Amino acid sequence: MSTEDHIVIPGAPSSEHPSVAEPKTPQEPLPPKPDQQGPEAVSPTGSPTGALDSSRAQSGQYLTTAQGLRLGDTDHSLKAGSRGPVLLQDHHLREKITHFDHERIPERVIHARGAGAHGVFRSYGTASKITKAGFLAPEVETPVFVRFSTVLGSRGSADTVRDTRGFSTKFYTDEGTYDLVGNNIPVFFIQDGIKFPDIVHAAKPHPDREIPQAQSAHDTFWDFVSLHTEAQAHTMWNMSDRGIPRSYRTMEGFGVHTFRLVDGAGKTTLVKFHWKPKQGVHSLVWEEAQIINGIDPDFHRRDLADSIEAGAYPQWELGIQTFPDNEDQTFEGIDLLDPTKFVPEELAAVQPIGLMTLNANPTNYFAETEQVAFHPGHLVPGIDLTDDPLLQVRLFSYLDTQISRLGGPNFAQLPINRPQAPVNDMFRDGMHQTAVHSGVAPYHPNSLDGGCPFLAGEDVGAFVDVPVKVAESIKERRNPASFDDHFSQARLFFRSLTPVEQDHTIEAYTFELGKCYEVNIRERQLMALANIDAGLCAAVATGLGMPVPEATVQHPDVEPSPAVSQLGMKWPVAGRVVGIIADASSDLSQIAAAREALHAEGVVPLLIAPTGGELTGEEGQAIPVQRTYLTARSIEFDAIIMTGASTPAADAKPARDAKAGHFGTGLDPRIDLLLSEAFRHSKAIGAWGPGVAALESAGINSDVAGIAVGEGSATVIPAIGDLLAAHRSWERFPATGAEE
Ligand code: HDD
Repeated sequence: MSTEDHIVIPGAPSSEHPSVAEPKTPQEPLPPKPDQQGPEAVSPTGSPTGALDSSRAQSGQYLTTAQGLRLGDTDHSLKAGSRGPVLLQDHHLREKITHFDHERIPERVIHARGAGAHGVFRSYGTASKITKAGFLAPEVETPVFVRFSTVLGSRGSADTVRDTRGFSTKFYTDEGTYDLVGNNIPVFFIQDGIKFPDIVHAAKPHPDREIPQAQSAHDTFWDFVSLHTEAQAHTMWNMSDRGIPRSYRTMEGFGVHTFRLVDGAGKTTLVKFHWKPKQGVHSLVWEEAQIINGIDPDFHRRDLADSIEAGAYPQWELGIQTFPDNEDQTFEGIDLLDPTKFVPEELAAVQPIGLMTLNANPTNYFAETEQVAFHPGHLVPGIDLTDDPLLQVRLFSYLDTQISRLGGPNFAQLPINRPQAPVNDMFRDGMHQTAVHSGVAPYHPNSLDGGCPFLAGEDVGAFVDVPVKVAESIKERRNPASFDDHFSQARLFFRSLTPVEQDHTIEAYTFELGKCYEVNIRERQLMALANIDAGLCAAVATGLGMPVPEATVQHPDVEPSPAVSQLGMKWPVAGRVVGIIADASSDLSQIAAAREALHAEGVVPLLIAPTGGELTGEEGQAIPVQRTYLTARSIEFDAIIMTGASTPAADAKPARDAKAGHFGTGLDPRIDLLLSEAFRHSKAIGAWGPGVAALESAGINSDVAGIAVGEGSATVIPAIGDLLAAHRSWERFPATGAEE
């Protein structure tokens, strides 16, 4: 095809400036990056010839209409003269604007903000003793798509708000698609799905002013959870550091409900699913989370995409806790059908059954992350449900919501939702039908289409409902008595936290209740806290300046579960980010050595210098600058290393913005701010050369926990690595926790 094929409309302006000239030679669009290929859709819902294959939706070199008609202009509407009115007959204009007008679909009613990634799940085969699910057999690899999300905020809200996080996984198995639609917290707010609209209405922004966005720190949320005290356990997890994860990569995931695994002989085992991140379980601190929401509201989304693009693929081990499928469905006194309860790992160990690796970013956010449709009722043979009343209602809600969100009943044909197993469902027609179904008899049995499709027996992979005995009972609207205990697990969780985590939790309650206007709501929530833990209640009441109420229930003796604490372990450092602050006084050979050592551990070093470009040394070495004093902020870094004096430039203008306020330390005020934030947020800080004196000027004493000062990178980098492995240097500030 030659450039002569290009039609030039007479009179259309052409760019005269060569550097901004429009390319005129036809080129193929850039292919997706190699790591951005989605799973192949092999569903027969596509046309057998492939003629309707959705991947052909955009092809060819020339701009066309939706009908494939080539266009020579898309910047000027058709007018009666260059200054005249626009003509209705401009078919391209009308098509372009109409399509644009309908580009948005309703956002998810909850979990609207999310980020997704493709990956693969490799089964260890350890679960195959108790389930016939094919994808859990030894060594089987299954493509997956995962979507992480916040719950409360709108699609454009900030990432690091205090909230529960969604953790949904779609396994494209050979036996049909299996969805594990979980959260990063193992318990839920309510016991019965009928209350779900109520908790969501209470937690979403107030209906009159539609504020606050993506927050639980407001009256209606605390009104609900203090009146429905079954929500107290989940709320306690939210107020802990779990409510503000460092990254989607450093979150645990939980299936929450108890599910039922079924083996080849029909024997059943009750299980709870856990995702354990290989990266460790880490959180932000509250002030840091708040700063991030302003500086980089896409923090979690960016972190996930960047790490995958850099090849630091996040991994989670899938694990199960197993329980005998006994008649009363309890384990060690815990009702396994009550989704507000979890089973401490000390009572039932989590047994690893497979490894998930996320290794490809979506090619198109809308097509994949926005249009993916999860459903806890997407099951495969070998995995079945229980009578948990929350789960039972979910089974209705997910299918239902997709019909309005994705515009009709054919959303399973969207590429991201297409099963990788053959589909022959006899569903026909409907909005957005893309399949060209052949045959005349979409009913069963039939004699006209050769009897096809046939019914499968269990021997060829049919899903068979477990014939569970249903208790003889009466029809009633009531919970079992075992659902009545609303406080002991909240107490168990709080008493399992370390003092520093307890302090954070106390601060979070005090902050959130401090944002409530209604005194009676604060009083009622303090009552609930009194019933959970006297020390916690007293500390929060003191912060609010309110009287400490007496408990109305007796505190049970609870055995702490150290496994719920996030502290005290060492984790891999790969993927963490270290900021190296440098200027003309820095020794570039030390910086080069530090970068090499950090890279070797999979850590991302980012050089921060007064201006962009390169830092050049006396011997002519040059290191590219990745952040400037203006663009860097502490929140991006897990650790900071000072290598230069970082004094303000001689010609520095008087500071005007808050970020550049003078702190009187003799350092550039932006570096001063960066250091003081990193220090307050208990991050590792290192220094060598002129950086040592600079730290001292900033008032950071090298005797304090988490400060690594040395001659150069050979001593400081290993020390920083050790500190990073523990995530934060919490010992820097004395923690008291709540009194028993
Ligand atoms: Fe739900 C979305 C997780 C209870 C009704 N839920 C949704 C998502 C996650 C969860 C992770 C986002 C899926 C995605 O990324 O597209 N939901 C949970 C967990 C629950 C839970 C772990 C309890 C253990 N959910 C729950 C109940 C109901 C719903 C009780 C209704 C009765 N959930 C929905 C929904 C959503 C949803 C309205 C909104 C968007 C969607 O489904 O696709 O149907």
